[in-house]
Amino acid sequence: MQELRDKYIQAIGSAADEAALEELRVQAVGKKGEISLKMRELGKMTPEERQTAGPALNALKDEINSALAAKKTALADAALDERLQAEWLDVTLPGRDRRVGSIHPVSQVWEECTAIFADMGFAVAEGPQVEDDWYNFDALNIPGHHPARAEMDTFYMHRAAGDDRPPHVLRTHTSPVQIRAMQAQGAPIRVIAPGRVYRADYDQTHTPMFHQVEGLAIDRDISMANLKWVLEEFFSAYFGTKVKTRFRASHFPFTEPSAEVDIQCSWEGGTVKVGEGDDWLEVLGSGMVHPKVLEAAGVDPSQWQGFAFGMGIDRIAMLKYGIPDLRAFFDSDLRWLRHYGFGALQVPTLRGGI
Ligand code: 2U9
Repeated sequence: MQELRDKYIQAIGSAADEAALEELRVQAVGKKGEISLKMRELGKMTPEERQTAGPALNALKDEINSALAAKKTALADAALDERLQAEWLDVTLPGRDRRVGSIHPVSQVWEECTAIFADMGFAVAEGPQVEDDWYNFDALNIPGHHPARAEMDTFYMHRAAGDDRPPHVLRTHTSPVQIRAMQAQGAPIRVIAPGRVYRADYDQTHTPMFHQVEGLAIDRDISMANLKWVLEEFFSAYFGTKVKTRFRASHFPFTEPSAEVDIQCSWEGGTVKVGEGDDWLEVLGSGMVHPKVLEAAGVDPSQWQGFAFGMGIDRIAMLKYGIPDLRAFFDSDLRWLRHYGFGALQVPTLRGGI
């Protein structure tokens, strides 16, 4: 009996896990376990023998059961300790630094323009960046021989060998978008076309990809006076102060008459301030849409007329935020963005001001 006890108590003490423990339980006190079998033998004993063997077996059974229970608890505690050790976390450590992104100035100005023109009833039109040369040039009264085609530093998309069709181009302006909008919608129409455009040019004020917002308003009796009002409203909302404009006669193939538009500014201490002073700064081109352009877009020029304008989004972003080099917009090092305070600037609208 003592031997039996020692065997099991020792085995239970060194059981490695719950499965081993269960095996020992079955072996010792299970239905066919060693101790249960011994208990069954009690019936064959003399009453005297049974009187000592009975209580001794019961005591042994109890002792083994308690040893099993104690070991089970010890194994569970050890497993929990091990898990706690593995999953230990110092909640007093400082948090990880999160990099905060901000909207790009060009995107922000793009949205500001959209909001301001939306307040004046202009919808946004979009179109492909890889254009048919008809949409980019011919429809805009820039025929094949026109010097403007050569001047525009166009990126041509080459055709496969043997394909003689004219090559596609990366659009050099967003004007094709308005041609497509007129074809789709007809007149009257009031849209702006913000988007990326491409010209093979690179210096402090030119990048091969830049952004334009163009506008178009066609109706029965739209005039240059409406154009001047729309532009002054736009610049005043955009710069957050009353801005005067000056029109100078110019020439574009797609407008007649045409005007370059300057905004009022001052040049004090080497920085430009818009909306004050006696100087002028050229910011956009405009005019009355050429009848040939209306015709190309399927709008009858004897019934409809209107204005169009175009300006560089990057350029007016630089002006508003005092950014001197256009190339900064597309630089991979964006620390300058923080320098110019980009982040939580509000989007101005005509009604809200800034
Ligand atoms: C249609 C008809 C006419 C849009 C116009 C300009 C003049 C112009 C430049 C400003 C700075 C391009 O980004 S820039 O280099 N744009 O001078 N754009 S009139 O005329 C249109 C457009 C669409 C159907």
